[in-house]
Amino acid sequence: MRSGVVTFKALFPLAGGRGRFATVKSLSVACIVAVAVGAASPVVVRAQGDAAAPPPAVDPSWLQVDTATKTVTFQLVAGLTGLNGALNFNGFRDGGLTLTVPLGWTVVMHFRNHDGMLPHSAEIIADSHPLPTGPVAPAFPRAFTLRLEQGLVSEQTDDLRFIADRGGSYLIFCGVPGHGAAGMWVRLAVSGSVRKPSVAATPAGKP
Ligand SMILES: [Cu+2]
Repeated sequence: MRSGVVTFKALFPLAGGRGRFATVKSLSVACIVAVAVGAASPVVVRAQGDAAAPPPAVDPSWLQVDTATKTVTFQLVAGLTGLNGALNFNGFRDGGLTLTVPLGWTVVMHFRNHDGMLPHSAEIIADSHPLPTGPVAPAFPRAFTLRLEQGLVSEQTDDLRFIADRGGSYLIFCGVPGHGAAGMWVRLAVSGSVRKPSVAATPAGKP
């Protein structure tokens, strides 16, 4: 259900009961409505002939696992698509993607800024609300890219490397002021109960 959200147009009866409908194309509104309505009844319909972008997909090649050294390598791409004005990681925004790693593993993230317009950065931070408006202390030593506040320009790269030695829920967050709060973050889960790393769209109900 969640996968089709970005292509929805939601239909709303206008006040006054005149039987007319307004088409709402605003992505954020459509998302909120789709999630809210989806829990109760499947009122939201897929619009016909809408050439909106397809829902984001998870590419298994983003993840490389070395069980011998307990190292997971993840390709973290800022602005992979145009979603959210390119304020996304790997085409996902607002926590829509979750990277799960076993407790105690070494995490390497190859960060690349694919956005041709804006600088971006990345850091691992505590799962906090409200979201920070700029850089904050990372949750693990060295779990941040260079130029965290200014960002790295188009096609620049940097690696994060840290040991995931504390379990819990974290955010992979762009530290350029305003970006993270505007949706440029996904999730990192460090779990003592999984044996292998994985990456997947975040299950519905945990935005
Ligand atoms: Cu950014």
